[in-house]
Amino acid sequence: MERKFQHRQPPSSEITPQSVYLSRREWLKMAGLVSTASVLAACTPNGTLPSSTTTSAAPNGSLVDEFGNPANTYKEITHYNNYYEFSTDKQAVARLTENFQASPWAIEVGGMVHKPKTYDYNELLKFEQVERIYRLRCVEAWSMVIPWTGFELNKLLRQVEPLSSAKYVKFTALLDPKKFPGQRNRLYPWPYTEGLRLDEAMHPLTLIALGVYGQPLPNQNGAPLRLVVPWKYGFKSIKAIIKIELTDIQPTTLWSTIAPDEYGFYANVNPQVDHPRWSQRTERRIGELGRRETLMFNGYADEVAPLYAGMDLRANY
Ligand SMILES: Nc1nc2c(c(=O)[nH]1)N[C@H]1C(S)=C(S)[C@@H](COP(=O)(O)O)O[C@H]1N2
Ligand SMILES: [Mo]
Repeated sequence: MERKFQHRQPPSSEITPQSVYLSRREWLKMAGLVSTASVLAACTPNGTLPSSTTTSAAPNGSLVDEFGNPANTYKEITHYNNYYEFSTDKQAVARLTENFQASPWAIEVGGMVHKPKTYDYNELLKFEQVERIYRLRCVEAWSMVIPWTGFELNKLLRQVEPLSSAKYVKFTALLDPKKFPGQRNRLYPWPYTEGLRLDEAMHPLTLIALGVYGQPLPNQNGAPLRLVVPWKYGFKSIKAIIKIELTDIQPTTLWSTIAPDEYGFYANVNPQVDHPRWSQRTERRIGELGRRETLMFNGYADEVAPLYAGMDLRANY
């Protein structure tokens, strides 16, 4: 279950410049990810990190997912982004986010819980930090492999003690047209909202990401914190979250409000259920020529298929 970073030998051109390495190491330390030996312990005989270590060596191209697919480069991950609060142009997001201020930041966790609490960003670093390489499959049929750092959402939810009647989790992103030029576009029902069933939110694969490639989350990827649900289409993984609420009704979401027949609540990656305007059978991995077959639940079926036992995944798209 635990997807530790796996390591393959990086070409020398990909070795992290010392300056990046130091600041990264500093941040990892803050996040509790560096114990003394971990950075140098990356290479083991079978290429897998020992479970006691959690870091990797290089900032791009040196990591693989559990199928042996290389992670996308830091450059790719930070220069091809869906972030409608800034722009609908994926290649424009990086530049537009340059001056975004992601600190200070707090996240309010409440609703149907026994112990509602507002967490300052720094308190989130106290949850056990993990590193996971996940595939991100966008509903628009492109994909990437991204090394995240963060913590399992279930750790946070347990701490606030959901009521037994809570069934769903609603996520709300920041509303601030001064910071987000895209929010001046009134065609979208801002703020960006998303939702999960409580059991999906509690699943150990579901992360709150605080970083990419061991560095604090870049602005364009949702700084300072965002959801990552690797078996669902990318739009479920909401960026720049300020509020998490437990509820007993299925939350409305930005995308299902705009186009309910195109963006369902479940949005599980499923090659057999086409989007009304295009096939979901294949995908373009950013950085590759040609196309790949899309995998059921984005390749995480062993872990998550039981969540949907007996459900009609065509009706609940
Ligand atoms: N707040 C917010 N979160 C968002 C989006 C957005 O526009 N706003 N886009 C979503 C979509 S469609 C995708 S594919 C992923 C892209 O994440 P990435 O840029 O880190 O690859 O973010 C998701 N989270
Ligand atoms: Mo997406």
